[in-house]
Amino acid sequence: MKKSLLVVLALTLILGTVSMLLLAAPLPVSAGGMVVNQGFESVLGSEWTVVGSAGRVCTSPVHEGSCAAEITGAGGSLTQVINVLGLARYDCWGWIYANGSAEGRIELSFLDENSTVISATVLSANNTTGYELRTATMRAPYQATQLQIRLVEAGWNGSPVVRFDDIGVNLPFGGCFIATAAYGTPLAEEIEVLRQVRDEHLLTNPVGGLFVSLYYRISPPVADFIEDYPALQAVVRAELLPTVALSRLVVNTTFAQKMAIVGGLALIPLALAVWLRRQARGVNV
Ligand SMILES: [Ca+2]
Repeated sequence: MKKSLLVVLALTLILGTVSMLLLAAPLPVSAGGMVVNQGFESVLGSEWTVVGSAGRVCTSPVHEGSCAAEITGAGGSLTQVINVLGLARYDCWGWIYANGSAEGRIELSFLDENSTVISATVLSANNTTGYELRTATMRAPYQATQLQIRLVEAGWNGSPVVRFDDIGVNLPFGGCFIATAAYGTPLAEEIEVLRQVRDEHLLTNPVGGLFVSLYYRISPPVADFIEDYPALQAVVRAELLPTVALSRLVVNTTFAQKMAIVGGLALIPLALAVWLRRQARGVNV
């Protein structure tokens, strides 16, 4: 009897703590799936490190808008490094225009904490008449802390021109791997609710950010497993019910209502403690 009460007490405390964390003061942390998307329509910012004869060009042909990145000399490159979450899957793409015998290459390399390349993917195009789209889906090795995006040329001959436009990196499906696998579609309404909680209540505070980071580290293999065994989908959907319900509560209540809920949760262990003390006193007397 007492043991079960202790379990209830512990669960209430955990639930109360989690609610408190969800309501923690927001910090300016960027949310959403898009990591980078470079259209080069504004000036080249501090995000790209430019080496050699490389920069922004605003004469045609350009894929979109009026400007693109351009390399006009051997050894030129544009490099950008972004922070990533290990074991997350990334959609990457870029439009490449490579005149003459030149080859345009978008080298995507995952780096570990020592800035050592641990896996690399290359999108390339040569001898194109216009811009050509190249895409890849990559999974960050668990040691990955950064993704390096490098725009380079190869195979110069004569006076070639290599241009790049709309370089992008994105987390597919907003990264809700387990839920996406369980519902069989990234568009389920339940996933939208979970995504909203992630972006508006978890990524906005450091503890929530840590939780999301941990989730991205452990969930892709779990998601793969669920995809391989469709019978598990219903089980996981059932297990996600309380999470989705709690998420709906978080998304659909006002701040005052949330405070009332947290206050109520905080009162439960207090009431239990008083009740336990009375019970103990009753036994002693
Ligand atoms: Ca552009």
